Amino acid sequence: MTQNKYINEWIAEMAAMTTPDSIVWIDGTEEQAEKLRAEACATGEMIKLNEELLPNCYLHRTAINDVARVEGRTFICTSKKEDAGNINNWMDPKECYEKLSKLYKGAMKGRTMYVIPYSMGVVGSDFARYGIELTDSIYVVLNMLIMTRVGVNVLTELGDSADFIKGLHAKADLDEENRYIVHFPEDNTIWSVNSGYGGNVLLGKKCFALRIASFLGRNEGWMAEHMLILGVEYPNGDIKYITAAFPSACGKTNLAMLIPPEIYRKKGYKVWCVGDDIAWLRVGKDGRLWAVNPENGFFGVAPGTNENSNPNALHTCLRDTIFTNVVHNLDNNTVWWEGLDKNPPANAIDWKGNKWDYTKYNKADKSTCGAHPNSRFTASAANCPCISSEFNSLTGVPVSAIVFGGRRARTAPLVYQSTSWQNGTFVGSIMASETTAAATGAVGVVRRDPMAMRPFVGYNMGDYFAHWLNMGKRIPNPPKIFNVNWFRTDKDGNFIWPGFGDNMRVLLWILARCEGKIDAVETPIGYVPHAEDIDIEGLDITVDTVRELLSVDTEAWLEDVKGIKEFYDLVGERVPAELHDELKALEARLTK
Ligand code: GTP
Ligand code: SPV
Ligand code: MN
Repeated sequence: MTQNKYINEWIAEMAAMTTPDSIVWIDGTEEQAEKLRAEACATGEMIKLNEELLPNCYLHRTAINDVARVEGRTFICTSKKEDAGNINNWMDPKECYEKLSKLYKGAMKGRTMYVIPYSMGVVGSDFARYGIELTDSIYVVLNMLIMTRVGVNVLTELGDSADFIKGLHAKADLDEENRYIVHFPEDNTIWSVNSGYGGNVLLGKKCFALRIASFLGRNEGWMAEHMLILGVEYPNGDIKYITAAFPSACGKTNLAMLIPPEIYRKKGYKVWCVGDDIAWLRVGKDGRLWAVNPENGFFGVAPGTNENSNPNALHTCLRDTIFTNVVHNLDNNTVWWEGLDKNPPANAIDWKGNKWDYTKYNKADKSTCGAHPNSRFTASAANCPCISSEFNSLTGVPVSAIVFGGRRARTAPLVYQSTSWQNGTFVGSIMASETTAAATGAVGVVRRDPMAMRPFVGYNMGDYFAHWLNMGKRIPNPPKIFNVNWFRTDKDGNFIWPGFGDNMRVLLWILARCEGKIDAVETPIGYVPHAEDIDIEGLDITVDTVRELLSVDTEAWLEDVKGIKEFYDLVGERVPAELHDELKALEARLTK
């Protein structure tokens, strides 16, 4: 397939270790993909769904013990432990290669090794970086064909270069105790073994486009972030771009595909999606920050996606989609998940592959769900009704605002603005959010998740903060930085803010601030809107509710300051002095 000796020697070495029966190169053609789909259906790895209702759509169920990213088994293997830092798990690279080589030994015996040449970013663009994933899973191949740009042109672009990310994935026997997702940033290498769940095995996504890319970006002067990218189009045709970092399952896909409330649509406002999960950011020649989405599809959370919450996502996954761990409706051979509609199928199979009795479903007990809370759809960006015309742009889009956010029942107000890039970096660094089903472990526990990157920074978190500060010095015309929280609850635990499409109202305030068109209230944490400046026309909430959503609870923030100090101590001595200064200044303003 290629004369590139680095590629061929590496594949030979990996094949000698894993001993597949055959090696198949993935060329990106529809013919080959179709053959693989048929093969996966023949073995039961995938189920072909109703061709009329869901053309070219498939269902896959992972193993029951393999449904989310495994942060406890994810490692950054730098030669020096302190370069991985205290937030990452670390293993000595040599020790790790030896340990995992044993797990890979003969793991592909009786199986096929697929070679996937892929690009993160538009092939041939300045932003693009290339990878090759070796895998023994057709499911992985078919997902990578949707999520990345796969094909022979990647090999052509690579020529005889050694500059590609080497990814090796083997399902082995899906043994949880021996599941490893490991990164060798100094060798451009990712090894994943004993899993078949997306975030652990689609190596272009979190492993490459965030963990390895964040490491490359730090060395080369750019940024890889867990951010959606969207464009807000004004009635006069102007489009302003926003990136936003929220932790896993905290609303990126939803915000990225937002449909403005009717009153705005009537006036001519539109929102365009450039990306829903990952942004690569570079300083442009014009002194602004420019963003591209390195992915080519969406690996979105299914539950809760419906005609009201996110019609664009729903329409995106009505064709050419792979559904993972959702309910199989046997009556019409389609799929269902909690929150799709009010009609759970009577004749159905749950995500575990068992007959599912929807009458036993009880919202409070996740084990009665038909679809796994982290069930997902893999769908092509090209099928998204609101995909931006800049999606395939070689230069990306210029960023006006960076927005951080998380799930906070109390502390964080609906929106506030930082006072500078340095202060904004601080705001990102102190992010916290309640944990979700996107990773294994307890759900609903508040944890620090700086820039929504806690599980994804491929090096020392303190150095990552320093990189943010350094980038700020290199951007003559930087985006303004904000924080949002759609998840404040009342005393009964209900969300106060309507969220979803109505988040447009907050985006418009943010952009008005960027343009200097509106003033704000100075508080100890930053600039908060005048309650009257959040447009509530057409909503059934009052300006007093908005005031409550915007209130800054000094006591709660002082409590938070303690948590931030503990977190900075955990990150350790590489936390930049500027951020310690910001923290002291915040505490002083809160106690004034
Ligand atoms: P990852 O793909 O894991 O990175 O997740 P994500 O950040 O893209 O999250 P997604 O948009 O899929 O949303 C996850 C969950 O948050 C879904 O259950 C949504 O229904 C819910 N959600 C999203 N936006 C809002 C909002 O504005 N308000 C409320 N209350 N819930 C929301
Ligand atoms: C996330 O968990 O942030 C996701 C899904 O986007 S995964 O690909 O599993 O990382
Ligand atoms: Mn994500």
